Amino acid sequence: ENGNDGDAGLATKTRPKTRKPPMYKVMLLNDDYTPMEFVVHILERFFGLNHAQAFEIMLTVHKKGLAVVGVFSFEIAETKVAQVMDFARRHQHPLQCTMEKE
Ligand code: TYC
Repeated sequence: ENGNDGDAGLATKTRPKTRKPPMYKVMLLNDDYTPMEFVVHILERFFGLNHAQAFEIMLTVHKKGLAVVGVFSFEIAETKVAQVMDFARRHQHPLQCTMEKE
């Protein structure tokens, strides 16, 4: 039973399958001013990375211009972006963090 025409001629329209919610990539962007140690600290603090992982991702951003730091549900991704942007602003660094649907 797929929801279509199950009961006494009444056709109903339903989706054949349930859909999983979209996931969102959270990305860090390079700039010329934010100190490398500050970026490493952010990655440890807000993304739960160990120091080696954080340093590696920071270097990828530095060299390539940006990197995906994690993939999350919409609400978690939004929170991560807000936490990073707020922390950077409070420390007066121009670091940018964005999210994009996968
Ligand atoms: N490019 C910065 C520097 O040379 C370091 C940096 C890395 C800045 C990653 C932002 O997302 C970033 N100090």
